[in-house]
Amino acid sequence: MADPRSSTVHARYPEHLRRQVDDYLSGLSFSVPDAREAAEATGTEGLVEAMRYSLLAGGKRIRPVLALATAESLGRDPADLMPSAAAIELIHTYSLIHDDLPAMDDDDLRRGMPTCHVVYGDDVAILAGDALFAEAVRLVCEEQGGGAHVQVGILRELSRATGVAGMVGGQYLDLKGAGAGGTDALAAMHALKTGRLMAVSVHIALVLAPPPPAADATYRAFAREVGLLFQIVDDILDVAGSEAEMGKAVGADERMGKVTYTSLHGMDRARELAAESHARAMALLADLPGPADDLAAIADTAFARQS
Ligand code: GRG
Repeated sequence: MADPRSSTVHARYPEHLRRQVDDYLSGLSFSVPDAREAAEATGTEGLVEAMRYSLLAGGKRIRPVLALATAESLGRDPADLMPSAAAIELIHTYSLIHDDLPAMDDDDLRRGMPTCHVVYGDDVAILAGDALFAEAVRLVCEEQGGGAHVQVGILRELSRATGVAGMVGGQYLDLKGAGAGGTDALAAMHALKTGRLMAVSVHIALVLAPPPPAADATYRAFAREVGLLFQIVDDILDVAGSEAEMGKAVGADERMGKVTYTSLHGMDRARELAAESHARAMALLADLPGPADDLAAIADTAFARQS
């Protein structure tokens, strides 16, 4: 297998999907079509500015790109899933805004820019995160095609992935030091905190275009593997990454005494674990009935990324 750290593989990242995501996100103004409701929202421009500041600050858009690439590999036009894919990026951005707050990780830099609370204050940053979550739900309800069955199915997936048995529950476990319980506890915490939102990016495409059961199981196993891979590499980059490339402070995990794949296994073993996870992800893709080039490129990027 080619070394995925080579620039050739990086160049395979589906930039055409990333551009579509970026264009869609920049078009979001969070206004309502109803004139009276819009008039009542007069004065909330500062809130919308804070939301758009963080949402449009850059980022790899790996979750929505993963959603669109999955839809594509299931034979659908990626545009068919765009509102829900974008909703995941809104939820991801809310989690970053809240995670950066002084009450959580207390970070000043994100995506190479001052964090939302540094620019707009803690109070507005909390509200910007809250509103991004609500607007994500609205996007699915008002813009996602496929009918009520698809919309409710996607909302169910999103709420499961972000609630107590998902991202927020994982963040709670992390704050309470659950990762210190050893390898299994660390993996379980990360599966919730980071893995679920990555995996749900695949799951929403399965709601839109359900494949036969065997392929469904393979997509789900791939989704879980990519979430794990992403987190192992995140831990490696927090030690070995550069602040300039990451666009945020590095070394935060160690400073906060967090248990990570590198603190638990050492850097060399963490790199091996990432390589093993990447190989498992690629093997799963080989089992899929349809084309999966973009999904393979995303797995390569999750493995080889420097930011
Ligand atoms: C609900 C407050 C709250 C937090 C949820 C996801 C999360 C928990 C916190 C974010 C902190 C963090 C750095 C987690 C590690 C993995 C991760 C989400 C990294 C950032 O995601 P990328 O690399 O970022 O996709 P970009 O900027 O490319 O979108």
